[in-house]
Amino acid sequence: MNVSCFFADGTGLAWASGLAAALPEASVSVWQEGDPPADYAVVWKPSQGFIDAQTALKAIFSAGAGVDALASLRLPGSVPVVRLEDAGMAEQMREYVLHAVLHHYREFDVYAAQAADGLWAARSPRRKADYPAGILGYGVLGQAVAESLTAAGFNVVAWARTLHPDASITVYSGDDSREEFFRAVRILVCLLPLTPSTRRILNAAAFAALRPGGYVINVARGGHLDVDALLAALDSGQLAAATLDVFDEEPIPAGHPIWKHAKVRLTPHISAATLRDEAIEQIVGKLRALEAGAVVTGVVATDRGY
Ligand code: OXD
Repeated sequence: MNVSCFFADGTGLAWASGLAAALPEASVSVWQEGDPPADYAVVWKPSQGFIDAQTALKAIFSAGAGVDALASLRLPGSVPVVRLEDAGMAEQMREYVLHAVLHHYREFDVYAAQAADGLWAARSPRRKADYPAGILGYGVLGQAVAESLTAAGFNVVAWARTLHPDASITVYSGDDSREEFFRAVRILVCLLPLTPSTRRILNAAAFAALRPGGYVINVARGGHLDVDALLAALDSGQLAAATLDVFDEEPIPAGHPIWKHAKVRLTPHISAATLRDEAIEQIVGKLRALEAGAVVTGVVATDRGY
């Protein structure tokens, strides 16, 4: 069995040696032009040239939770694309969002500014009832974050494309209920896959519908957010603050106003990194299951894009 790796970020060698150690029955290599077609591909942002050279694939494993980077490629229609599910990302995402929510809710920014001015002044405590949180997206990561925020005492609801009748929180579903969902929340966390129907879902209408003084956390993709609408809503006071981990262009171009905006906290796409060892363990488990003719989870539905 041949496994070919293509990692646009230059980490292919590390992935190939980790996969080779975990999968001694396979021949694993970093793809080079002219290589024979492989049985399985393990990729992060592969090129069209790589995909076109793979004429014998049984499956493509994408080493991330989001598969939007594959959407612009011509993929062989009958080959399953399998994405990572959790693989160590859920814990990181819980930490990131819980920290971001508590930091804002407990006004640590305000206290840091006061301390910088040598000011000792307690503010009146906030009430969690005034800070209902809403998660856009109720997949593996959305559910993990909802659980953490609930455990921390927040009232949490979610919005998803499909129905989640067994969820322990209210999950609004479908486009018709989206505005109702926005109206119910003040803290908005985006954890959606990026597809044509979720592009710029964080827009002026959404910000206007949130409870006044809304707080937006985007840990999904830059394409979900209309940055100009966000900056306008922050400047008008409609939104109180934003924490952003993902951007249309990464790194953010020098001089972009978002870098220095007083109400924006930003991080360089680190909310939930792919952990190579955990990812390899998951990929190898699924690859062996596929070889044995079993069904695996995390297969991307090409019609919906995630
Ligand atoms: C992912 C990411 O999709 O790192 O896993 O953003």
